Amino acid sequence: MFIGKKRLGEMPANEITDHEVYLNRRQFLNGSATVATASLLPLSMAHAETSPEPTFLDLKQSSFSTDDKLTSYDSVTTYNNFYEFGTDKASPAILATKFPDKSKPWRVTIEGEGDKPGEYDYDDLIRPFTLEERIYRFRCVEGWSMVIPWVGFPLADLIKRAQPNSRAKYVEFTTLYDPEQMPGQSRKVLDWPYVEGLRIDEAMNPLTLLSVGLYGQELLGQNGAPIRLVVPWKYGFKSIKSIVNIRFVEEMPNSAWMKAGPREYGFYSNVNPDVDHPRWSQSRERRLGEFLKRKTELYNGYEEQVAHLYTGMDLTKNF
Ligand SMILES: Nc1nc2c(c(=O)[nH]1)N[C@H]1C(S)=C(S)[C@@H](COP(=O)(O)O)O[C@H]1N2
Ligand SMILES: [Mo]
Repeated sequence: MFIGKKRLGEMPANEITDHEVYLNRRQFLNGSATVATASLLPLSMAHAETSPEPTFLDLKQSSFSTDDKLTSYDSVTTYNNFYEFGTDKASPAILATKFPDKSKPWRVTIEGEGDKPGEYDYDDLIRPFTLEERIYRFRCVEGWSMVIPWVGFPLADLIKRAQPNSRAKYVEFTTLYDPEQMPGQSRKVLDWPYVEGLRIDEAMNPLTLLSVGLYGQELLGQNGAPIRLVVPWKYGFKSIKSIVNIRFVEEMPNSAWMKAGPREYGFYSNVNPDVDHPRWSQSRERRLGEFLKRKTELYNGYEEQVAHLYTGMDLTKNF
């Protein structure tokens, strides 16, 4: 997947993808830009000018990364679902620019059926973990998809430290509730705060990521700063943003979307082209930035890693 093998000079300019620009920019910022990448510098610089300063460098590349073409930084940060900042795709980028308020500490509580509960400041929470870059496919239940270079660490690493006990069958996640910072919470479009959940083995799967950044930079408010979940084989809404609470529970959590529409949103919400949402077919999807739709793959293409979690389950009932 690395362009190191290809000679950039041989590539027509219009074939240089965002992905390649991004990787070259990272090499450049790491001080390891070679003569071959020098031709890309003006482009890389142009990209850097419009985006915040990068904060994560020298990230370990994950073997789980896809080599699909990256969705542009612009699309990833301006086309968002984050109902706490409005129900349309453009509002979060406009209304979450100052989120979260840096003058307030961000605390995450870990509680429930575990031997090591605790309340952590964001910095203390993430300090023990090794951040890596993971390029994941991401698909919204509404039918659009993206490919995003996340920065994060496996949720499993955090769970192991928290030592859930044998009653911990599920993990429940909760987003911040603060209508002063999140104007969308003043309207009752969902039962706030936003809640999501995973079965404990889904949460422990090596694909499941706690993300703190994307495109090598800290998460912006609209993408769920400072810390959000990324579950690449499930519809986008399972990837809960701006998490303040992680709780180990015995009963299946009732997510905000299950409460809003139990017939439309099930607990599992695995990407499945054969099980349609009542209002949208799930058989095809449109990658942001592409014209033609493409076929949606079972488990979003991560079948090899996750199919075993659902053997013997009827996926039309457990949707
Ligand atoms: N707290 C919270 N998390 C959320 C949402 C939300 O409205 N509130 N929307 C979900 C939906 S529907 C999608 S598709 C993804 C979008 O993530 P992105 O904007 O970073 O692409 O976030 C998910 N996480
Ligand atoms: Mo979504």
